[in-house]
Amino acid sequence: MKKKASTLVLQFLLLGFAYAADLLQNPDFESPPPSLPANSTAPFLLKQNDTLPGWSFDGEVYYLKASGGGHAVQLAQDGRINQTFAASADFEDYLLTFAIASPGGASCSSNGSVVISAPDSQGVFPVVGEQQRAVYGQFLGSWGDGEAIDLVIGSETTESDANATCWPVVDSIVLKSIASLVKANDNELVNGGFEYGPDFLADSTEGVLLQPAQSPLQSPLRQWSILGTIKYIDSKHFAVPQGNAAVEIISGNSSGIQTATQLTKGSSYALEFTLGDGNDSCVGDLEVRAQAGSVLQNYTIQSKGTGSAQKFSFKFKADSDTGTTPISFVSYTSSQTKDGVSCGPVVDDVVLRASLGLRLAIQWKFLLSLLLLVACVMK
Ligand SMILES: *[C@@H]1O[C@H](CO)[C@@H](O)[C@H](O)[C@H]1NC(C)=O
Ligand SMILES: *[C@@H]1O[C@H](CO)[C@@H](O)[C@H](O)[C@H]1NC(C)=O
Ligand SMILES: *[C@@H]1O[C@H](CO)[C@@H](O)[C@H](O)[C@H]1NC(C)=O
Ligand SMILES: *[C@@H]1O[C@H](CO)[C@@H](O)[C@H](O)[C@H]1NC(C)=O
Ligand SMILES: *[C@@H]1O[C@H](CO)[C@@H](O)[C@H](O)[C@H]1NC(C)=O
Ligand SMILES: *[C@@H]1O[C@H](CO)[C@@H](O)[C@H](O)[C@H]1NC(C)=O
Ligand SMILES: *[C@@H]1O[C@H](CO)[C@@H](O)[C@H](O)[C@H]1NC(C)=O
Ligand SMILES: *[C@@H]1O[C@H](CO)[C@@H](O)[C@H](O)[C@H]1NC(C)=O
Ligand SMILES: [Ca+2]
Repeated sequence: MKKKASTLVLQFLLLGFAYAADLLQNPDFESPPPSLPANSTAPFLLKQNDTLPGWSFDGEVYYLKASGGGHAVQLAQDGRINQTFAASADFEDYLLTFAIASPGGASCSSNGSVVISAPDSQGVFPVVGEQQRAVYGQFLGSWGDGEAIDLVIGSETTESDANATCWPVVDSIVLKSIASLVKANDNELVNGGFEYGPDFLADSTEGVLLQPAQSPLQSPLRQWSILGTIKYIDSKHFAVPQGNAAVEIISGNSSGIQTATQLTKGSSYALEFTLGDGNDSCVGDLEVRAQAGSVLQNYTIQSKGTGSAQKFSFKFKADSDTGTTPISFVSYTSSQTKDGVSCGPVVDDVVLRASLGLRLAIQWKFLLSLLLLVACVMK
């Protein structure tokens, strides 16, 4: 009987997983256009009567072999693909992860950008770095009631480049939905461990870049706004202090993350967090400014780039009249890995708790009411 129940639970979990993985059809473009010539290796220009399973297309779109194996699409002049997916019955947040590349690389006078649009959002994503490939995460929107959502992926360049190899290539699209998060008992911050964000690509060692997001509600890093560009890193490929994911602040120049929480004015709190390096050969003094309310503290870790981590904490008194207390981690310095990739300090495991004094007071209150209850029951 017990065994049956657990099998059921397992089946349920597997079903849930399969459903999540099926939000988009042909998200990695491994189902080719039926009209693709059998032995074709050259980029295949999709013509009006061709079809690409799961997707509609418009303008100049090529189906081609991706540099890392597999297949991808290139969005050239006015190139655009779109697909409609059904939101779940419950209201959920939708996060997208995707890889883009510039096959032309350094020889292009402009690399172009990928434009991702959904009914509530639009993001522009440049191809960056020496790798000529980048993985991005994006908040698409929040939907429910089985609503039909049209996801549109297009491209743009600053110059109209005659050379088709300079237009961006899109691959490995992963769409994920998450229910709204609730505060845990032991932390005043939601998503303080950064476990809730866009999915990581299974075949990618480079983390996921997150661009500026002003509102924590419209951020791919759930409940945190993003200043500058940060890298969302996974424990499979980086040193992550806690859980499966952490944040690496890579763009320096006051980039970082910020959230806000309702605290009781006049009460004392402690902010605990871990700083480290991602084991990505990011060597040097990495400086982070932590803010809680009106208290600012600078911390510097000496990184050898081998995945060290250190816990810090400080106490502060909530002093905001509105009760909303900002919490942020900002970096001023940026560094580079030995491969020339921008890197910086890693932040993880941010915990905000009522300081001991307040906690004791709360516990006393609780004990007292318990005693009163016991006394009442005894009578
Ligand atoms: C395709 O490849 C097969 C075997 O590799 C070969 O026999 C055939 O001639 C090729 N066809 C074309 C059109 O190149
Ligand atoms: C597309 O298909 C239609 C109907 O099958 C045909 O009339 C038309 O000529 C085709 N167009 C091209 C460009 O092949
Ligand atoms: C793409 O968008 C067009 C126009 O908005 C729509 O008619 C079409 O159904 C969409 N394609 C897919 C696959 O959702
Ligand atoms: C386009 O650019 C690629 C590499 O950037 C180069 O190899 C190719 O010759 C160029 N083609 C044209 C027509 O300029
Ligand atoms: C295009 O991208 C390559 C590699 O990512 C880079 O070296 C080059 O400077 C870029 N060109 C422009 C005009 O941004
Ligand atoms: C830092 O950011 C400011 C504005 O946000 C900008 O004007 C400045 O050029 C940046 N400095 C560097 C070194 O990127
Ligand atoms: C922290 O560092 C920043 C940037 O280096 C500096 O402007 C600020 O004065 C420092 N704050 C404290 C409290 O040391
Ligand atoms: C850092 O990476 C190396 C290999 O890339 C690995 O052997 C080592 O265990 C990692 N260290 C940490 C702290 O993750
Ligand atoms: Ca974490």
